[in-house]
Amino acid sequence: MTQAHRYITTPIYYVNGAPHIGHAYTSVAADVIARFHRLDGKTVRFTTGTDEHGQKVEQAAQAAGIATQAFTDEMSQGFRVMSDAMGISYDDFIRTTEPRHKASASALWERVRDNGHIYLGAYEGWYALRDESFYSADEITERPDGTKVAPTGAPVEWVREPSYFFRLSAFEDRLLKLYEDQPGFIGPEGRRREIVSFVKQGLRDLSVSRTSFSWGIPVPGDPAHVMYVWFDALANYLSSLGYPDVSNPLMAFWPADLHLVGKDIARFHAVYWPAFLMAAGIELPRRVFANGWWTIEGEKMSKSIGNVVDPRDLIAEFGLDPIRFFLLREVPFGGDSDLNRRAIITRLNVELANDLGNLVQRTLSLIARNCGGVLPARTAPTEDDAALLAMADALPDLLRGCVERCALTEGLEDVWKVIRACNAYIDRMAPWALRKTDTARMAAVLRVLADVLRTIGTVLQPYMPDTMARLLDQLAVPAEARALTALQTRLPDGLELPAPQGLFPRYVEPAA
Ligand code: ME8
Repeated sequence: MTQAHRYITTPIYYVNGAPHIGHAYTSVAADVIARFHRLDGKTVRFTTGTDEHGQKVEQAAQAAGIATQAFTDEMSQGFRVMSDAMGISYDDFIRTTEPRHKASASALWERVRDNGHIYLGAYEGWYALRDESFYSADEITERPDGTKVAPTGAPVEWVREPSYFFRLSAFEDRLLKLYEDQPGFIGPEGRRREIVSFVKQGLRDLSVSRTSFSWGIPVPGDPAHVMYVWFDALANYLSSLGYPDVSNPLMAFWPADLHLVGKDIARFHAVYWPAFLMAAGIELPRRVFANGWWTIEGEKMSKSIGNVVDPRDLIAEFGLDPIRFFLLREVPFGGDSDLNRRAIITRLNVELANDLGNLVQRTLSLIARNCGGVLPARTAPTEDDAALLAMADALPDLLRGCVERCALTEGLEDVWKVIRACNAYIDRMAPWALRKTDTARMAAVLRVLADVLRTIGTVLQPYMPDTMARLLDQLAVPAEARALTALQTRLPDGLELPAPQGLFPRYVEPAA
């Protein structure tokens, strides 16, 4: 793996329910990062997919009265449709029921077993089906109605069955050393502290097989057991690259640069996964970053409340790019946030329609009307011009830094500082007034704005690909000049610009 490669992953989603905005969120964030690296000339591998084994999925299929494989085929398709609707530019959509994945997960199991880290025992303890997770007795609390629940609120049941165990306890010190040596391994910082204290409390060996149901990958050499769904699922990050076939050129993408996950599954990715890999003698991913949780109009999203948001409804009402923008703009990436109509409409009208949309409209229509529709020539910049151009020229590096830190919201804030500076500049320069007094200066001002808008349109492509493609079309930026490095060369003078068109319509609440 070289610096020119990037491997970015989303979680693979359970197919026990339909995709919702929470799934779409992690995928959009990962997509922005993947697109940014491509724009920056990197060779990117970006994967997503579905997690189709385990008791939870088996029970959902039974409840639907459909054969389990047919059920997962249909549900998985729903996640593919969601990914496409959100503009997720994945290179591979991995399903854990595919033969390539089963072969890969089995190979990983054999390697961990052959290295002496898996042994047969019997499991007795608490299991939360909803989380597909084991809990220790001290993590369980009892509700007034007598239901026993995990810290996540998921009901637990007492499970007792023969089981293979993974020697997780043997990896405690090595994991703590990993977190210390590589402080960037887990982000954001709050999650890192949680994980470190979880591991410091002591790790017990992990049950990694089940015998009480059969919907899973058979344990190599002992098909009475199926693999624990998390052992199976985490292996997807390797199976997508063709593991264990080291001659597969995709293996050059390992180790992964970033596993983007929700905060609910940080523990699986930052504790179990590196331990499995250490046990197998495989290089560790570089970073696991956990995004926060969305509530809906102040409430937890849940089927029982009936407030589960289908991303397609939001796209139909507000458009894809405004929703992608909103999701990443509303809260510092990594934190929790609330999805509500008022917040969406405000962001859309203030930041997209006003700040950016009007700026583009004003600049391009002045050029269309007063400069013959061609890009005015560059002139020696005044102090004001130079200051604005310098702000824009700093954006590519600022955004590179933000993307490396997964500071996706900060990236947008940096761009909006420049957009607001453009608005202050256009108001101060008043090119509409210069039209009557100094047409040469008017043209020079409009040219500065066009150059800055081109930079803004370029760096925002990963966030809002379709709309920014339209902005760059309006600036006549050729397809081959839309990458970050192309910003080092300004557009040629006299370029003919197409007729301007609005980018972001103001959202008006439909009459009741
Ligand atoms: O956990 N807000 O799958 P899953 C923000 N199959 N993000 C949310 C969210 C919300 N309200 N709800 C879900 C699994 N997510 C496993 C993963 S990976 C090897 C296996 C996002 O279908 C968030 O990224 O329960 C979370 O981690 C993921 O969906 C969980 O999806």
